[in-house]
Amino acid sequence: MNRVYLLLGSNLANPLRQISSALEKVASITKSYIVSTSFVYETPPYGPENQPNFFNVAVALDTCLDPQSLLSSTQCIEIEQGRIRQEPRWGARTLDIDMMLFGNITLKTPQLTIPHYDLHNRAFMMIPLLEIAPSICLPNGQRLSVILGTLDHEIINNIRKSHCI
Ligand code: A4P
Ligand code: MG
Repeated sequence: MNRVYLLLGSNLANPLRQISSALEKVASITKSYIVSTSFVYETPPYGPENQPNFFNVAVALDTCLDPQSLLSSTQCIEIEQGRIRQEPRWGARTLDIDMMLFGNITLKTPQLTIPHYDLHNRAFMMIPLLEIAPSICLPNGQRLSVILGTLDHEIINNIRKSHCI
């Protein structure tokens, strides 16, 4: 059994409804159960700015699945919710499910990089994650709260708790 931290994100087609429907589907992933979920945070787009704000939520999931099987399950949920993969990179989407951390595993395959390759630069990932796991560390032992503290204060202040789900 491993504890995985997912980040759900949406900025299209009623994002709050997308998030709550995705949470129901995540809760029914085989051999897995949700331990906790963060508030929903409204976050300015990272990457291209000409798109709506995102809504992001972190989920702690205990799972007996291996990383690749869990990725298949989360990608099915993205597709069920109308996700179309298109250019530009980092563009608007109905639903994105990223694996931020998977237990203490470090992995780099063509399909999966764990920890998420850009977690340490993304306040919209770290803030919801730290809400549900305040003392979480990367597999290399670095505390995420320390890494977050190195980011620009303005970026951090722009991440707002918006809804309880
Ligand atoms: N993949 C590799 N590692 C992982 C992982 N740890 N978790 C592969 C999930 N997937 C992983 O992802 C492309 C491929 O990455 C997958 O097929 C999987 O095999 P994708 O979801 O198809 O494409 P993408 O999401 O458009 O690309 P990318 O570069 O992964 O984007 P990100 O990093 O997901 O960023 N701004 C705010 N405020 N909030 C957001 O949630 N999200 C993005 C997307 C951009 N800006 C944002 C947000
Ligand atoms: Mg993604």
